[in-house]
Amino acid sequence: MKRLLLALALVAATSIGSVLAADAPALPVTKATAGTEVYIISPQDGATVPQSFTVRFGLKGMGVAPAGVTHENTGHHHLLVDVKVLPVAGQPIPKDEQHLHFGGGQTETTLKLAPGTHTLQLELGDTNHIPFDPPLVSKMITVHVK
Ligand SMILES: [Cu+2]
Repeated sequence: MKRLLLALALVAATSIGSVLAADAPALPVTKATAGTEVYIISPQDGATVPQSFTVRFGLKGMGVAPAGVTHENTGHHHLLVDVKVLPVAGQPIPKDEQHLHFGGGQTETTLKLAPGTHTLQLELGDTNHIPFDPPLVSKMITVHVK
């Protein structure tokens, strides 16, 4: 009898484990193409810019495709504004004022920022807005908004 109870307890523990795992299903993650480079073409790091300015996105080694389009070796840009901690792996990049999605396949944008010092960084996301593995990010640059 004791042995049976132990077996039942184990079964219960195992099913609880799978229920917990099912709570946060792992989304498919796309492998980054080796040698890919994401970079901000302009403005330059340390530049002084007006409150409304253009940011140009650079990408080498992979192509740009709109979100929702599954095409090998492609992704779309995300502009991270004043983001200090990169979006988590395996989950869609947040969509808010600091995480701008360019799901239409845009390669530049006009950004409006409050005066002061801000940081900008690009991150390429896959068709489901999930960061690549390893993450494809540009160098973080600083701009001074007049
Ligand atoms: Cu996106």
